[in-house]
Amino acid sequence: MAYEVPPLPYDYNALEPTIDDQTMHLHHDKHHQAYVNAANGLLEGTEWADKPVEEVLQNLDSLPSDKQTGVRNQAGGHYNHSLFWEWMSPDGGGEPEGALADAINSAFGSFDEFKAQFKDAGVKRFGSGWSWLVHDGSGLTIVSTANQDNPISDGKTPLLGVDVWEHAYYLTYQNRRPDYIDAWWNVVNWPKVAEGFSKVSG
Ligand code: MN3
Repeated sequence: MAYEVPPLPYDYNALEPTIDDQTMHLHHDKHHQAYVNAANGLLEGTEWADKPVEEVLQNLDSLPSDKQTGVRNQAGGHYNHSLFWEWMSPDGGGEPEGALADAINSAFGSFDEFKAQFKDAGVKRFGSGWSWLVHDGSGLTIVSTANQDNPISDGKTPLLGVDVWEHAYYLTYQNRRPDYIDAWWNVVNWPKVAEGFSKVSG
């Protein structure tokens, strides 16, 4: 089945003032839809058209060589944004709890230190990309990726990611990417992050 843009799990204006209504409309309805349309066009007629997007992104090297870069970008864009909407909530913010909090403290020393490193990875990402909290098979770590690359293509499980493309923040924050990331913590859906963590930490 062809990919579809999932509906937002909240209203377009629900993340204000952190993320404005117009940005959410453009980002979800235009940008994400464009990734979906392009990915579907690339995969149509191939054996990968009906595979879950995770499986496609884990097997990019197995795709027809003339489609690998396009699928990496477009299916990656679809997967990244599908995750991103779920990692935010109008009831978000605060701090993680339980096993996830323990794992973050163990890996980074403290929640504040984790936030500092995650922000740093996003601020230093030159051009467009993402900053991620991932599970690499043995524990939690932070990575950043360019463009729409997803850590799943490197065998890592993304647990939380922030979109640092300008389209994600420019209307409200203009060139101030660090301010956007600082504010973004107010909408992070920690229970959703913990749900992902519980699946990989077994
Ligand atoms: Mn985006």
